[in-house]
Amino acid sequence: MGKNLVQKILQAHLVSGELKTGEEVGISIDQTLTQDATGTMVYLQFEAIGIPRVKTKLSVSYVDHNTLQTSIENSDDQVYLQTVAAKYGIYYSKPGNGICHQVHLERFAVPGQTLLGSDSHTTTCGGLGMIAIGAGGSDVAVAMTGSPFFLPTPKIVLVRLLGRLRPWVTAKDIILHLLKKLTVKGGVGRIFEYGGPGIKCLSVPERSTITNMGAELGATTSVFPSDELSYQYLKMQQREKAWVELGADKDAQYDEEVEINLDDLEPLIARPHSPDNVCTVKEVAGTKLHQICIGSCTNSSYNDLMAVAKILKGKTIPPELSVTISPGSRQVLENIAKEGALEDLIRAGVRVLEPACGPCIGMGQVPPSGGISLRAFNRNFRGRCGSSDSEVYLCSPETAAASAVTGVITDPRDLGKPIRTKPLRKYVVDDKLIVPPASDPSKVEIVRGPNIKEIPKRGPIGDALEGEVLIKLKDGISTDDILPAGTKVLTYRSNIPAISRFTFEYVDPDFVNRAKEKKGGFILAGINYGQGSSREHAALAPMHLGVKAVLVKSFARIHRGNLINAGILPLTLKEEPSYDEIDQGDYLRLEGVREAIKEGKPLSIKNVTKNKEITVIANLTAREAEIILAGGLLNYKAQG
Ligand code: MIC
Ligand code: SF4
Repeated sequence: MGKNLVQKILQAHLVSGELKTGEEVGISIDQTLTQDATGTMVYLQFEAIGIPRVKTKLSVSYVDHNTLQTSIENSDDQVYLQTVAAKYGIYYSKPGNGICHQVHLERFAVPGQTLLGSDSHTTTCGGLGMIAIGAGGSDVAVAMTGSPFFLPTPKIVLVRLLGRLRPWVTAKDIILHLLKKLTVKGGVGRIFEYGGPGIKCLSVPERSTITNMGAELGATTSVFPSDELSYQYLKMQQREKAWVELGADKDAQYDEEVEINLDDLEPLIARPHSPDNVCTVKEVAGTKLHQICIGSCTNSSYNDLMAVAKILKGKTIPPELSVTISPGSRQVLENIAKEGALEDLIRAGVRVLEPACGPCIGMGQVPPSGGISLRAFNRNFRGRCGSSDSEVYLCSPETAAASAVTGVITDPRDLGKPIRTKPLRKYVVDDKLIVPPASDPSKVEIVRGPNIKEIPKRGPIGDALEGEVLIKLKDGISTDDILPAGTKVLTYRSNIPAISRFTFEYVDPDFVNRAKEKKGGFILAGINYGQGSSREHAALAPMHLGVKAVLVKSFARIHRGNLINAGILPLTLKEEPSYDEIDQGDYLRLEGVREAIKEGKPLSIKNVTKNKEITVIANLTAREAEIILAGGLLNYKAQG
């Protein structure tokens, strides 16, 4: 029987286990990437493991999130990241060089290899035929030591693309269509492999828009074959030697299939406050806007920004509207400058930001109170943009640019004749802001500013856990709800005691005081708890506040892994009514915890307040059980 592309790459990297849906496998990791907002934690953990040099083929540390230097914290983090990279054999992409996923795609992605990154959108490089997975920081630290990454074998879904996109319909609309169809939890436990004749009309950056937002489906990752278009992309990057042809066998089998006829699609938009709250642009056309932001790791390629510049050429942005662009990389910025497009954008009244995440994570460009922001980004969870009462819509760069002309949400088809960007004959490629590791690491001294604090560790789990339900939450709680983004909070990414003060800040401002007063306890939540980002801070901060276990209807993949790595027990409620039967403030007691974990048995929780018993399951693999018993990944690794 033939193999699909995912099976081929996973098989070639298989270290342990068998590729059978649901079974845990260990895969070797060729490359790792980190970004600064999660990176400091990764390298602190890597240092704690204590090996002299990374053992991957390539590891890169990017600075793209906390680029604003409003006080010493981010600047200090950057010095730490640069020195630690130099010492341990890691490439360092300086602030200003661009967003990790865009730069990695341009300069480092290799078809057929595996990439593990401490950022949920690491999946972007799947657009160039990699198995690229987002994970928590400690998993990435461990992968840098040459150890495999473990995951339950996902189901493999073929997304067959038929036909061709019509004018003004883009790759972004394909992934928004999938989000509408499958929702933000539709991809959990799955890898999406794209195929069918329709992929031939999608360039690598367009494919990468789709694989990037596969993260919003909750998918483990998404991948496109490596074909002639991948070769052309690598050639433009002067890296054609990295190309190999890769694809599924003709008789490949899949666990599931989805078919999309590209001719049927039209411009789409995600309404507040979830990327799957999708409708057609037409349905919300005319909505007045305060702000438009174009960029992010989803839509900041050369072609994206050229299209925006062409639409805005000769136009003037309405006075009451603020429009920003953040190029995905310094390379994109340089090339749009060379082509004159930057001038068109500046003339139209666009604010040109540096190549970084910027507004996507609330690093500036917070909408005004009650304001409406239209973004060619990937996430619109409440509060993520830095304000909790504003509304964020997500769309393609073309829809954003059409709306920048009018000041209201506008269907780009209203612009009439489609625009075309000619492929460039000569593309500027320049790696000046990528610093290679030191040739003599013994000469490098790692510099740690006062904001860089040790990572708190949890001790081995006790046999009895007890305490109050500190908070009862609904379905779809994102990591932006657990530990928000924004300049104020992001500054403390290297300082868990300081950042934990912001836990559930927008959801329940009293949570932190309550957790401290009750000396920890439990979190209760609904479906897809912890969706969104890979930030392990969303597990480390609750751990610091004494959270012992999290009880939910279901977890998002990366966050569940982060809880385990932090030594917090992830528990799934067995029957539906049990969620309704527990209230905030209820006192819970679990006994025989260690034995139940060792034997993989369900656990019984006594709700002391209600005098009821509830059954929960931890569903841990043998390795996860050992991590929890040891009190987290670092303690487990220290056992040898
Ligand atoms: C995000 O998009 O939410 C982030 C910021 O890039 C995160 C990582 C983080 O929280 O630092 C992600 O997607 O993993
Ligand atoms: Fe940066 Fe936004 Fe992409 Fe996260 S989603 S990596 S914050 S651009």
